[in-house]
Amino acid sequence: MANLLEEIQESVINGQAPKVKELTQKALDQGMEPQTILNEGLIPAMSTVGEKFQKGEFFISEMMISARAMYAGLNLVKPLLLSQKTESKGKAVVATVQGDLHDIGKNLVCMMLEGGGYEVVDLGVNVTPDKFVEAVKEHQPNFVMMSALLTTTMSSMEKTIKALMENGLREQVKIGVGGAPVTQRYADSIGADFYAADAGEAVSKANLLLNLAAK
Ligand code: B1M
Repeated sequence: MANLLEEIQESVINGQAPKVKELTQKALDQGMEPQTILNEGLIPAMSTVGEKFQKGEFFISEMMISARAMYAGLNLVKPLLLSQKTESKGKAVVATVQGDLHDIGKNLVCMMLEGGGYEVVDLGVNVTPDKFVEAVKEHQPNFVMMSALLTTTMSSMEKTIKALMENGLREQVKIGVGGAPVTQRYADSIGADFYAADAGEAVSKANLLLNLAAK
């Protein structure tokens, strides 16, 4: 089984989408948990891709090919994670912030939230503070969750919180932030309600806040 996870990682890194699909299916057929395939196969592979890019061993085109390969596996595990869905607990507006096009992490957050029983409004990538404001007015969510993968786009999170404040919407939502360069300290400094290191934590922190609000 461990070998299969290593093979999945290797195939994502090498950008072999059909092979990732085949290996993911094989792992599922052998009874491996979809969560294990995600957390120990697909996600760590993307970290290695990032390291290779940083060292100059990978170009952007190779990062994109690896991302596509990751989706070949993700698309197979997604329905299984979602089938564990329960009744709707609340609503979350989720997006990658302005200037940022990375969507794998944000999509995982959406997926885990849906699997955890939340209704999700996915605004996509490169989402401006104004679009967040419009979405909160329109959808009246319990949560706004923002993702940023670039140090240069983290400031869009603060701008979004300010825009929500200026429009009198800040108090009606709990705001969560995440993404590789984001930290608890940064979340505190911009006045977010919570930081989550991964998609699973985004769900557990949302649950915690909902429970606290109900008390
Ligand atoms: Co880019 N990229 N990229 N990239 N890319 C990074 C982020 C980078 C760290 C690579 C590196 O140098 N090592 C680096 C950023 C450096 C920095 O600012 N610190 C970088 C760069 C520089 C760039 C470009 C600027 C490159 C260029 O053009 N010169 C460019 C920017 C484009 C733009 O956004 N404007 C760019 C482009 C791309 C691609 C398009 C090629 C591709 C994205 C494809 C896509 O998303 N569809 C890409 C990729 C794939 C990466 C890496 C390799 C992988 C990102 C990823 O998907 N990780 C990345 C390196 C890395 O992160 N190690 C890199 C897997 C994903 C599951 O993790 O997104 O962290 P992550 O999400 C996690 C948690 O963070 C958390 O949960 C998720 C799952 O558990 N989480 C949240 C995320 N959002 C959350 C929100 C929450 C809670 C939790 O709300 C409550």
